[in-house]
Order: sequence, then C-alpha cells, then structure tokens
Amino acid sequence: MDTKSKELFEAAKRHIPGGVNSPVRAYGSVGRAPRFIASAHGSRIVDVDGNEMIDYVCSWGPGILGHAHPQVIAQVQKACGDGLSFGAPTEKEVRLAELIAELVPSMEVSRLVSSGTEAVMSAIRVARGFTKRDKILKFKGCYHGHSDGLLVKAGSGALTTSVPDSAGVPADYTKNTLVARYNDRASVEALFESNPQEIAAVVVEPVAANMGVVLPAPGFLEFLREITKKYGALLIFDEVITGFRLALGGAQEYYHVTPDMTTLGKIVGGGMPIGAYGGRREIMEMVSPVGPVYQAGTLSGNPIATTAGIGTLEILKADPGIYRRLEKKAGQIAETARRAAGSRVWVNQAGSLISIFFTSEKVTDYETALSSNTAKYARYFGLLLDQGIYTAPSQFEAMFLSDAHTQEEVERTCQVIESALAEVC
Ligand code: KE4
Repeated sequence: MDTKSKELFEAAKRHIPGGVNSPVRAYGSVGRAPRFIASAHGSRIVDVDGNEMIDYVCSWGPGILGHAHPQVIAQVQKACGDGLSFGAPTEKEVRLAELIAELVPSMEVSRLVSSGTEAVMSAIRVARGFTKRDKILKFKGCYHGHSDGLLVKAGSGALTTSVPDSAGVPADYTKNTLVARYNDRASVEALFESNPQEIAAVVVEPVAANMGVVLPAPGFLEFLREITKKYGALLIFDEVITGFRLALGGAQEYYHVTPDMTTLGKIVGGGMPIGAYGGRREIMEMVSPVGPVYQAGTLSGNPIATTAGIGTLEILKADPGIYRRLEKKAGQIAETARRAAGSRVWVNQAGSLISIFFTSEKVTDYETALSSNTAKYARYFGLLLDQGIYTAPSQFEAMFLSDAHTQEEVERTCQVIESALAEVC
C-alpha cells in the first residue's frame, strides 16, 4: 500500500521537477510511484504509509553504519545546540582533515566542499591549474557528478534516463573532455598518443558503480597509474562511493594503487552534505588562498556535517572488522543470485557493492552493462519492493550493505531474491 506516497508524489510534482530533488529517486525506469520516506534506523527504512523495508540503498552509500547510528545522532544533536553554521574555521574541520589524511594517506592536504559533484569539479580545476593543461580523460558509464564538463556519456541517472549527454551543456564545455572505454587499455593509450602533452588528468571510479557495479580488470588501475605518470597527467580516483566503503582507506587501499588526487563524498559526511578533494601538498597548495586556483563555499566544513563525518569515520576506524563483515554479507547475496539464475544474470560484487545484471554477457564496461534487460530489472525491483526489500530503482546503480544488516535479514533477502529471479528469468 502506497497511498500517501502517491499523494505526496502528485503534490511534489507541482513545485519540484519530476517531484524529486534528484532524478533517480523518481523510479523512472522501474514503473512504480516512488516511496516517500518517513524515517530510517539501522537497516530499516519506513515510508509514509508505514511500510517498513530492509534498505539496500543506504542513501546511495553514506549509510555504511546503518541509519541514525545512536552515537552519531547524539553527537549531531549536541552540535546543533552550539549553532548550525558560522562561515568561519572550526576545530572540527581540523579534526576531519586529520582523519582523512590518516585514513587516506595520499590526501595529505584536503579541502571540504558540500557534495561529490563539487569535489570532482574542484579537483579537475586544480589538476588543470597544476599541470597547465586543459584536457580531462574520463570513462563511458562513469559518473562524477553533474558539472558541465563531465556530463558526457555519464552513467547513473543519465544512463537510466537514456540521455547520454545533458541538454544545456554548450559543446565548448565538453570539447576538453576525452572519453575512453572502462577496462580498455587501448582506448586510453590512443587518447594519450593523440593528445600527448594536453591531458591534465584521468578521472576514474576505481570501482565503477554508476553503470551498475563494474570492477576494474586485473592490472587496469595499475595501468592508469603508469600511463598518467608517463605522460605527466594526474590520476584522480573518484572515491565518492568507494571511499571508506571498500576499505577504511578506500579503493586505493583495497587495490594498492595510489592516485595523485582523490575525491570523497557520501560516507565522509555520514549522511550529511560533505564532499572533499585532496592530494599531496604541492598539488593542493594550488588552491586559494594559497595558490591561484579559486574554489569556495558558504557551507564548506559546516560544523554539523563535520560532526556527523567525524563520528562516522571514528566508528569505522575503531572497528575495521566491519569490512570483512560487509564483504561476507554481500558475498552471500551475490552467490544466491548466481546460484538462482545461473548464466541468465551477471553478478558483479566489490566489497559491499553488488549489481545483478539481467544479461548473459560478462559485464565489464558501459556497452556490456547496457546489454542488461532493464524491463526484467524493473520487474525484479517491484517483486523485491512488494516483499519489503528496498533496493536501487535502477539497473545502473549499486546495491549497498551496512553493518546494521543482520544475518537473518540477509538470509531473508536471499530468499526473496531467489524467488524473484525464478519468476523474472
Ligand atoms: P553528489 O554530487 O551526488 O554528492 O556526488 C556526485 C558523485 C560523484 N562521483 C561518484 C562516483 C558518484 O557516484 C556520485 C553520485 N552518486 C549518485 C548515485 N550513483 C548519487 C545519487 C543521486 O544522484 O541521487
């Protein structure tokens, strides 16, 4: 029953584009009215009609501890009593920058912003300023937020709404964006050979999660590290999703490949609006007020958001066993899907990120991800939703787990997935 959600959706459409503040939330590709959420605690999310569901969206990643972790909530509530925003430096920003540098050593110096989009946009500007080059190389199907120069073959929402490039982006803004094929070394080599001294940076999701989850082929990240060094370009790991998720030190720890710059979002704010970008001092001292690259933000380093981020990272730091627990639970779900549907699905899992593609092809890039039968995914999504399993309303997103998901909930989820795949495949 979703009466109140439907009523709210109609009301929302009167004053909000598509009734949502981010496109994927509209359930556009799964043919259902979106559920409006009233609350969430731990692994559970409750919609406005009182339906309680097991949540595998986790706010698209921030919810790695589960929703409304009591310790973080208490810290945030206390911080609110001291004021919401000052527009001045605070001790918490120092603490969060220290934590980031400790957990992600390649981010010796970092700047806080308010979203992943802002983090990537700023990192690219710094890379251009540092190298004095204009071109950026990205990968088809990877999504790095909605800044103009990156909305070329974006993944995530743009993939789902089947609009590969966004309207409103002048051709001039994307002429410096080169697009290669994920996991295809030759496509990267060709672009570097034809633009030998012009590429400022390669920006990559070290595990792609916006065309669904697509893992780096063995050696691919190492290859990107070498070719960027060879041509004097910077390597930017967009770890907005993988940061603090694949490992405490993110994908760069998980795969032992160190980028020149990293962007963060989601978990770094513990669910509050924070993005961050950073790298070694010589690069980051390009940033105003030290250097000539301008970047600013009224709410950057906000005291409430930094409280949530610090609280979340300190819990993760104190309990690194969480990553083994997350990987085990995700592995159970992945194995269930493989066992239930055999070659009729392709399942990718990286740590606690999972995607079940409705294709018999091995999904290793944008093209093979697109081979998925999205009508089957929509039916699968609806069957899970009707059984109280809340997963991504798009084939081209990831399923996320949290430390709050219990073994019983994972087993129940596996049962529901098994019967849904039996019906759909
Ligand atoms: P935000 O501006 O949405 O905080 O972050 C942009 C971004 C940057 N880089 C990566 C790798 C990302 O995945 C994202 C945003 N992720 C999507 C989910 N795939 C956010 C969900 C949404 O757009 O509503």
